Amino acid sequence: MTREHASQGSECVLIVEDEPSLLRLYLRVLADAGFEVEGASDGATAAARIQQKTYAAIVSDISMPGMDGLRLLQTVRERDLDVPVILITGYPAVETAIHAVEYGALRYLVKPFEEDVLCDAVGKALRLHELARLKREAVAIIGRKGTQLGDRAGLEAALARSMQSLWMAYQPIISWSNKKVIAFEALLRSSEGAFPDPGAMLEAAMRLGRLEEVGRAIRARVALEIRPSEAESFFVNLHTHDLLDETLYSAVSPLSLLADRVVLEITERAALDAVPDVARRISRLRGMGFRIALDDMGAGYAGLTSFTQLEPDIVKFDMSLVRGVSDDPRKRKVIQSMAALFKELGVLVIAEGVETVAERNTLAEIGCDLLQGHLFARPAIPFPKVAW
Ligand code: G
Ligand code: MN
Repeated sequence: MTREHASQGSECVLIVEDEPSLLRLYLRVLADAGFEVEGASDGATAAARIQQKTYAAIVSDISMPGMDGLRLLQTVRERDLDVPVILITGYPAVETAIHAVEYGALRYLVKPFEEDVLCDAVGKALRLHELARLKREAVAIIGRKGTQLGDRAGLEAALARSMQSLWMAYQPIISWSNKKVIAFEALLRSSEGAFPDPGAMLEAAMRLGRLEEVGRAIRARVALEIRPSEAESFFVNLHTHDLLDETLYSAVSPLSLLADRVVLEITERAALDAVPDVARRISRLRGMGFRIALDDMGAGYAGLTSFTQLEPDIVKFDMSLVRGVSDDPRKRKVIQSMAALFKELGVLVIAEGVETVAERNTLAEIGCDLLQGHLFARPAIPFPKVAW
């Protein structure tokens, strides 16, 4: 863990292990690697410690007499939603692994493991903890908007009309340093004025139980419009509900055939709780060649749940965080720190909603090279050109 990313809170890692020789080993390995560590020899002791002190990460054995690792994890979560917990076990029963992830464990290490594996896992956990803190800060800066539900009457007819005239607009995503369009985001549009915006159309579809139909129409449409002769990628927004649609995972669906050119965006505005086996579904999509982006970062609730569930290849900063970054030192600092952490985690970042030259210049200065927004081009069809 590099010092420049040191968390403002505690940096201490709590190690919980009932086998004394292993506890000593873990403490030594982590201390040698430069981590600040404390040990506890059972779950109850650890639970008492976390009442008194905030830890930056917790590493715990699962099978221990008395309070085991999973119960400890539950106790920790009652108090602290952010602290990353790494569980260790000698018995990798599938059921325990599922429980561990459901309860919000970051990782699951199976004994015996190399010293490096432990150090890497703890290093990553500390970065995620810092990211969680920055995200709370980001959400506090931009505040949150409530969603509005429209009137039920006429929804059915309005949705039918919108489906009839559905089309996709494309907005370039650019690399500012290379002055190059690297991708297009496909955005839902409808020529029918029934809904004020695409979000309202999707909300209506959700209320009517017809989201699946809309999602399939969008994906089929994009697949038709991807230009075979060009190299750019296409970013396609998924509704969390789309993750439940089996046709998404079908190798012969139109978009699947182009998967290596497609990035699926999943918003962090909606919780993924309603999707069972999220991690397995995402890994199926990755296996098919799709890449995954976490959309609207900063606009959702605080916390890192969607990030850890999706392990995205790309994170998109929401425009509410980007807006005015040039004049707001808090936004600037939080974006800069998040961009640096994501870089260390091997995650690409894209800043959305760039509208002014000042925003663009600030973003470039603080390590955000991939940009999208009206400054470069509005969403349109045919594919808009960028005036550099
Ligand atoms: O949630 P998501 O990021 O997919 O939504 C993107 C929406 O933001 C699109 O509807 C798009 O038209 C809009 N948009 C794209 N660029 C800009 C911008 O620079 N400013 C504003 N205000 N809106 C933008
Ligand atoms: Mn998007």
